[in-house]
Amino acid sequence: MATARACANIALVKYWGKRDAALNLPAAGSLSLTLDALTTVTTVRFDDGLADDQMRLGGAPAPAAMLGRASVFLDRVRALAGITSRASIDTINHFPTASGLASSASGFAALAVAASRAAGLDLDDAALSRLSRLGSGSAARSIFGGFVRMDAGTRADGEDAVARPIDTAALAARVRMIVAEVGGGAVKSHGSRDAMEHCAETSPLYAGWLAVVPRDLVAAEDALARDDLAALGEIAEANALAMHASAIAARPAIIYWQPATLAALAEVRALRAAGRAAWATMDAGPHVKVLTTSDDAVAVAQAMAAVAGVTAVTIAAAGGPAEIVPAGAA
Ligand code: 2P0
Repeated sequence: MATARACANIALVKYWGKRDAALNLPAAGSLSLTLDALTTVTTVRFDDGLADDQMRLGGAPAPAAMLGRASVFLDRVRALAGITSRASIDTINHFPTASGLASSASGFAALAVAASRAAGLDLDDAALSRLSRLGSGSAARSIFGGFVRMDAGTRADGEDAVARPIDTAALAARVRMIVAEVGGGAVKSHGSRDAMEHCAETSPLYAGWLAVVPRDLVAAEDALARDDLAALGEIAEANALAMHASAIAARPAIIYWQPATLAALAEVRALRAAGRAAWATMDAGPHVKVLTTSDDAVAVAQAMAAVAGVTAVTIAAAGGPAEIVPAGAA
């Protein structure tokens, strides 16, 4: 048995499309910030007395689809460890699940760390990142803290599709992300896995999206190397809008935004015009996350909370890596 905690991450250069669905290999790289305020804690216990895998989410039986995906993931861990025991999984998300707040990222990172340890494996961070990726592409990044770069890789076996931390100690200490929830944390309208495939197949803007990602990755890493949050923020906002443009242009359209999403986006632009550090990013849901600094975090959070339709606001700092924690840890 083992318990692990992982933080969710929000991409500043997004992952949206795959080069291989079976191995869950991304079509392009991505770059993210791991957030301390969005955590998942997961306990895995392999038990020869169990006939099937079991899963509880927040103390209640997990939905069948979630258990199924976790069980397929555990099959990979069992194969690596050479065991056949079924397992019980107990997982808690300290934020809304499946609403575009990256619960699959923290969820599969925590599951990878807990399950591999419980199965007796001793995997290094790169191996944990590869394993997490098989559960969910964004989870590969949640193995690491702070700013993280995910590589698409070129190998057919996916061994080089792995994340690594970017050394930016000064910027990681002063960056903040304001998570402005829209719609009260309702489950999102389109799961990102199906939505990105639908975009790749039908959106006339998908090719343009894929062309922009490598350029944004180079520019974002360059901004991080210069400690230039403004440059990073401009790239992040433009990159998120490009991802959503490709989704909106899919046929039929995938529109994650609600009216309050656009109102929040307008508020971010107004804050910036007024001299605040504030750049928006949005994922596969209606919420708006705002990149800012420790100096401006409270003012930005208050402004976001005042937007009609924003139902909750959280201030997050850079989070640490996924790790084993004592049983019973929150
Ligand atoms: C990201 N998203 O980079 C992007 C931006 C959502 C929008 O990674 O199919 O749940 O499990 O690999 O990781 C969400 O996609 O997809 C995601 P799968 P995942 O954070």
